[in-house]
Amino acid sequence: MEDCIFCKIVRKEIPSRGVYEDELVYVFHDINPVAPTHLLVVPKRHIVGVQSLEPEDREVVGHMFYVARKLGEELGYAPNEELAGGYRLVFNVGKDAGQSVFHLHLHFIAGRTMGWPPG
Ligand code: DGP
Repeated sequence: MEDCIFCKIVRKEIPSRGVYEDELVYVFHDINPVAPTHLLVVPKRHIVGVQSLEPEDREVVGHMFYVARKLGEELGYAPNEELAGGYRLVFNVGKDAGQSVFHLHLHFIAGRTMGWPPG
């Protein structure tokens, strides 16, 4: 998508602090972190959001979760045997839920304790 900010980040037309990349996804630091670690897992192919997922998108969405799981382990946030530690994975779906960028992204948020429910 020509004007999509995350497409431009994926194409490296806009700088970002990348942490992981493969053929399907790019992972980079959120510009407005809400926790000590706040990453965005983004498919390289433009998808508007969960609200527009098609059957052929299921592989990349599953891959996004798997990449998040591996990052959780590599960054030391995986829950331990007592289930302490951990991280939050969030898809905001639509404006009322807080979606502001209409290119699918999975928030990876970690490094502090978090309350529930969200505000
Ligand atoms: P959401 O509100 O769920 O659509 O999340 C969009 C996130 O994207 C938000 O936390 C801020 C982040 N963001 C927006 N523009 C940029 C940018 O240009 N660079 C980076 N690194 N993050 C951005």
